[in-house]
Amino acid sequence: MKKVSIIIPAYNEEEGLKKTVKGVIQAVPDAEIILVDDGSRDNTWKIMEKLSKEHKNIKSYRHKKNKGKASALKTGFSKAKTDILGTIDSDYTYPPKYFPAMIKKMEKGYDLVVGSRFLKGFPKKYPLIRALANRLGALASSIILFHKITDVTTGLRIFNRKVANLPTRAKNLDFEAELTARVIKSRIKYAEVPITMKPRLGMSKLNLIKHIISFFIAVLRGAVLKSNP
Ligand SMILES: Nc1nc2c(ncn2[C@@H]2O[C@H](COP(=O)(O)OP(=O)(O)O)[C@@H](O)[C@H]2O)c(=O)[nH]1
Ligand SMILES: [Mg+2]
Repeated sequence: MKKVSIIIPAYNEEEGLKKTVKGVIQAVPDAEIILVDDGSRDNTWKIMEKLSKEHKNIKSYRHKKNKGKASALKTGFSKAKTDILGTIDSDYTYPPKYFPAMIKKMEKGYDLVVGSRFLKGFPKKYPLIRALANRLGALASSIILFHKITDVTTGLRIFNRKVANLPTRAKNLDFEAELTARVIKSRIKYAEVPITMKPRLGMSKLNLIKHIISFFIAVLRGAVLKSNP
């Protein structure tokens, strides 16, 4: 398996961060792990510092102010040393155990492989309203982009530099949707693998109504704006 860098952005995630990182180490022991604290006000940074002292493969970076998830991910992309990148949220919802299968799938010639929570039905441990919003968002995106997509917002992803370098304007949680839309529009090779999920540790940062609006703007922007990969 090729060497990968897993980027873990976090904003006030003291409850789920350590468990997430331990899971990543277990799943992909020789991965470079890049932690990015996005101006948290809880103990997130302290936990990151400790983790990077304890493990030679873990590096921690910090934004002094909160700049949004997209910016934290981009900081991670710029620090990563390998050409295969992975992302996972730090709230413990996405099981890192799927990374090896996703990396294997990439090696079959894909550029972006996402872990889809909806490829095999509805996840049991996910609030129904969120699940419905996600299903509708995926359906609308599939129509807009003319390509079957079952999970546009998933945080569990493996991709190469071609994808990481695509121009995006999203600032926060709309980043994933814009990236997927751009990948499809740029005819870059996209694949999904089914994943399960766990209940979130700590408080959600998501404002559903605000997110739905920025989500649609992001998909449309990804679908309409030209990019030259
Ligand atoms: N870096 C960064 N990450 C954020 C920010 N807001 C949310 N996140 C992260 O994005 C992920 C998804 O947010 P979350 O609150 O879990 O939304 P939900 O999964 O839809 O409930 C989590 O890992 C959050 O820590 C932010 O402002 N900056
Ligand atoms: Mg979450």
